[in-house]
Amino acid sequence: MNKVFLSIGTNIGERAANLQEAVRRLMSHPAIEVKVVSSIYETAPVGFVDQASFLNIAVAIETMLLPFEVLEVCQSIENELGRVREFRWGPRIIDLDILLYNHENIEAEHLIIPHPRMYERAFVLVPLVEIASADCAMLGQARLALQAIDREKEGVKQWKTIGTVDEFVHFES
Ligand code: PH2
Ligand code: MG
Ligand code: MG
Repeated sequence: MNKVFLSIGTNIGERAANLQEAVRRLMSHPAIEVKVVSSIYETAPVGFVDQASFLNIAVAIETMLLPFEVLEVCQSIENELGRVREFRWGPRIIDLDILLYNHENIEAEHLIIPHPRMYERAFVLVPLVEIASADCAMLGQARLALQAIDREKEGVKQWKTIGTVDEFVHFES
Protein backbone atom coordinates (compact mmCIF):
# COMPACT_ATOMS: atom_id res chain seq x y z
CA MET A 1 0.00 0.00 0.00
CA ASN A 2 1.28 3.47 -0.84
CA LYS A 3 1.33 6.25 1.76
CA VAL A 4 0.47 9.63 0.32
CA PHE A 5 0.15 13.08 1.89
CA LEU A 6 -2.00 15.77 0.29
CA SER A 7 -2.41 19.48 0.96
CA ILE A 8 -5.84 20.99 0.33
CA GLY A 9 -6.57 24.72 0.23
CA THR A 10 -9.51 27.03 -0.54
CA ASN A 11 -10.23 30.77 -0.37
CA ILE A 12 -13.49 31.18 -2.32
CA GLY A 13 -17.08 30.48 -1.26
CA GLU A 14 -17.96 28.26 1.70
CA ARG A 15 -14.39 27.37 2.49
CA ALA A 16 -14.97 24.74 5.19
CA ALA A 17 -17.70 23.08 3.12
CA ASN A 18 -15.31 22.98 0.15
CA LEU A 19 -12.71 21.15 2.24
CA GLN A 20 -15.33 18.72 3.55
CA GLU A 21 -16.62 17.97 0.06
CA ALA A 22 -13.10 17.33 -1.24
CA VAL A 23 -12.41 14.88 1.60
CA ARG A 24 -15.79 13.15 1.08
CA ARG A 25 -14.92 12.64 -2.58
CA LEU A 26 -11.51 11.20 -1.70
CA MET A 27 -13.24 8.83 0.76
CA SER A 28 -15.75 7.67 -1.81
CA HIS A 29 -13.00 6.64 -4.25
CA PRO A 30 -12.83 2.82 -4.22
CA ALA A 31 -9.00 2.75 -4.27
CA ILE A 32 -8.37 5.41 -1.62
CA GLU A 33 -8.53 5.15 2.13
CA VAL A 34 -8.44 8.46 4.01
CA LYS A 35 -6.44 7.74 7.18
CA VAL A 36 -6.02 11.12 8.90
CA VAL A 37 -7.19 14.70 8.41
CA SER A 38 -5.49 17.62 10.20
CA SER A 39 -7.13 20.50 12.00
CA ILE A 40 -8.27 23.30 9.73
CA TYR A 41 -5.91 26.30 9.62
CA GLU A 42 -6.73 29.80 8.46
CA THR A 43 -3.70 31.05 6.56
CA ALA A 44 -2.55 34.33 5.07
CA PRO A 45 -2.22 34.14 1.27
CA VAL A 46 1.28 33.39 -0.01
CA GLY A 47 2.61 34.25 -3.48
CA PHE A 48 -0.15 36.61 -4.57
CA VAL A 49 -1.01 38.39 -1.33
CA ASP A 50 -3.94 40.59 -2.40
CA GLN A 51 -6.62 37.93 -1.97
CA ALA A 52 -8.80 36.44 0.78
CA SER A 53 -7.26 34.24 3.45
CA PHE A 54 -7.25 30.49 2.89
CA LEU A 55 -8.37 27.50 4.86
CA ASN A 56 -5.76 24.73 4.59
CA ILE A 57 -5.58 21.12 5.73
CA ALA A 58 -3.26 18.15 5.25
CA VAL A 59 -4.64 14.67 4.58
CA ALA A 60 -2.94 11.26 4.83
CA ILE A 61 -4.26 8.61 2.46
CA GLU A 62 -3.37 5.05 1.57
CA THR A 63 -3.92 3.90 -1.97
CA MET A 64 -3.03 1.35 -4.62
CA LEU A 65 -3.14 4.13 -7.22
CA LEU A 66 0.04 5.25 -8.97
CA PRO A 67 1.20 8.87 -8.51
CA PHE A 68 -0.28 9.93 -11.86
CA GLU A 69 -3.56 8.28 -10.99
CA VAL A 70 -3.68 10.15 -7.67
CA LEU A 71 -3.03 13.37 -9.61
CA GLU A 72 -5.96 12.53 -11.91
CA VAL A 73 -8.25 11.99 -8.93
CA CYS A 74 -7.15 15.32 -7.41
CA GLN A 75 -7.77 17.17 -10.68
CA SER A 76 -11.19 15.55 -11.16
CA ILE A 77 -12.25 16.63 -7.68
CA GLU A 78 -11.03 20.18 -8.42
CA ASN A 79 -13.08 20.20 -11.62
CA GLU A 80 -16.16 18.67 -10.00
CA LEU A 81 -16.11 21.34 -7.31
CA GLY A 82 -16.08 23.97 -10.04
CA ARG A 83 -12.50 25.16 -10.01
CA VAL A 84 -11.66 27.65 -12.72
CA ARG A 85 -7.96 28.22 -13.36
CA GLU A 86 -7.40 31.95 -13.53
CA PHE A 87 -3.80 32.70 -12.71
CA ARG A 88 -0.94 31.15 -10.82
CA TRP A 89 -1.30 31.49 -7.04
CA GLY A 90 -4.65 33.25 -7.49
CA PRO A 91 -7.92 32.60 -5.61
CA ARG A 92 -9.38 29.11 -5.85
CA ILE A 93 -12.45 27.15 -4.73
CA ILE A 94 -10.29 24.14 -4.09
CA ASP A 95 -6.71 23.03 -4.70
CA LEU A 96 -5.53 19.48 -4.03
CA ASP A 97 -1.76 19.03 -4.19
CA ILE A 98 0.23 15.83 -3.75
CA LEU A 99 3.01 16.52 -1.25
CA LEU A 100 4.63 13.11 -0.75
CA TYR A 101 4.19 9.65 -2.26
CA ASN A 102 6.11 7.11 -0.16
CA HIS A 103 9.74 8.19 -0.40
CA GLU A 104 9.57 8.64 -4.15
CA ASN A 105 11.14 11.42 -6.16
CA ILE A 106 9.26 12.12 -9.35
CA GLU A 107 10.09 14.80 -11.89
CA ALA A 108 7.65 14.74 -14.76
CA GLU A 109 6.31 17.67 -16.73
CA HIS A 110 3.05 17.93 -14.77
CA LEU A 111 3.97 16.22 -11.54
CA ILE A 112 6.87 16.86 -9.18
CA ILE A 113 7.02 14.91 -5.89
CA PRO A 114 7.93 15.96 -3.22
CA HIS A 115 5.92 19.09 -3.99
CA PRO A 116 8.58 21.63 -5.04
CA ARG A 117 7.54 24.42 -2.65
CA MET A 118 6.26 22.41 0.31
CA TYR A 119 9.32 22.89 2.51
CA GLU A 120 9.06 26.71 2.31
CA ARG A 121 5.37 26.98 3.12
CA ALA A 122 4.11 27.12 6.69
CA PHE A 123 0.51 26.71 5.43
CA VAL A 124 1.57 23.28 4.13
CA LEU A 125 4.00 22.25 6.88
CA VAL A 126 2.00 23.17 10.00
CA PRO A 127 -0.99 20.90 9.15
CA LEU A 128 1.32 18.23 7.75
CA VAL A 129 3.47 18.00 10.85
CA GLU A 130 0.32 17.94 13.00
CA ILE A 131 -0.79 14.64 11.44
CA ALA A 132 2.66 13.05 11.35
CA SER A 133 2.92 10.17 13.78
CA ALA A 134 6.19 10.31 15.67
CA ASP A 135 7.66 7.35 13.79
CA CYS A 136 6.78 8.55 10.30
CA ALA A 137 10.14 8.74 8.52
CA MET A 138 8.52 10.36 5.49
CA LEU A 139 8.01 13.55 7.50
CA GLY A 140 11.43 14.05 9.06
CA GLN A 141 12.38 16.70 6.54
CA ALA A 142 9.05 18.47 7.00
CA ARG A 143 9.66 18.75 10.75
CA LEU A 144 13.11 20.24 10.20
CA ALA A 145 11.88 22.64 7.53
CA LEU A 146 9.11 23.87 9.86
CA GLN A 147 11.66 24.72 12.55
CA ALA A 148 13.70 26.66 9.98
CA ILE A 149 10.80 28.85 8.82
CA ASP A 150 9.52 29.66 12.29
CA ARG A 151 8.61 33.26 11.41
CA GLU A 152 6.24 32.24 8.61
CA LYS A 153 4.07 30.40 11.11
CA GLU A 154 2.61 33.74 12.20
CA GLY A 155 0.21 33.72 9.25
CA VAL A 156 -1.07 30.22 10.11
CA LYS A 157 -3.75 30.00 12.82
CA GLN A 158 -5.68 26.96 13.92
CA TRP A 159 -9.30 27.61 12.83
CA LYS A 160 -10.97 24.38 13.92
CA THR A 161 -9.52 21.36 15.68
CA ILE A 162 -10.47 18.00 14.24
CA GLY A 163 -10.49 14.57 15.87
CA THR A 164 -11.40 11.86 13.40
CA VAL A 165 -11.96 11.79 9.65
CA ASP A 166 -15.61 11.06 10.38
CA GLU A 167 -15.90 14.16 12.56
CA PHE A 168 -14.28 16.19 9.82
CA VAL A 169 -16.75 15.30 7.10
CA HIS A 170 -19.77 15.65 9.39
CA PHE A 171 -19.30 18.92 11.27
CA GLU A 172 -21.85 21.64 10.56
CA SER A 173 -20.03 24.22 8.40
N1 PH2 B 1 -1.98 28.15 -2.38
C1 PH2 B 1 -1.33 28.72 -3.37
C2 PH2 B 1 -0.78 30.06 -3.28
N2 PH2 B 1 -0.89 30.65 -2.00
N3 PH2 B 1 -1.58 30.64 0.24
C3 PH2 B 1 -2.17 30.01 1.25
N4 PH2 B 1 -2.20 30.59 2.43
N5 PH2 B 1 -2.72 28.78 1.12
C4 PH2 B 1 -2.71 28.12 -0.07
O1 PH2 B 1 -3.23 26.98 -0.18
C5 PH2 B 1 -2.08 28.75 -1.18
C6 PH2 B 1 -1.51 30.03 -0.99
C7 PH2 B 1 -1.12 28.02 -4.64
O2 PH2 B 1 -1.58 26.75 -4.67
MG1 MG C 1 -1.20 24.58 -4.58
MG1 MG D 1 -2.46 22.63 -7.23
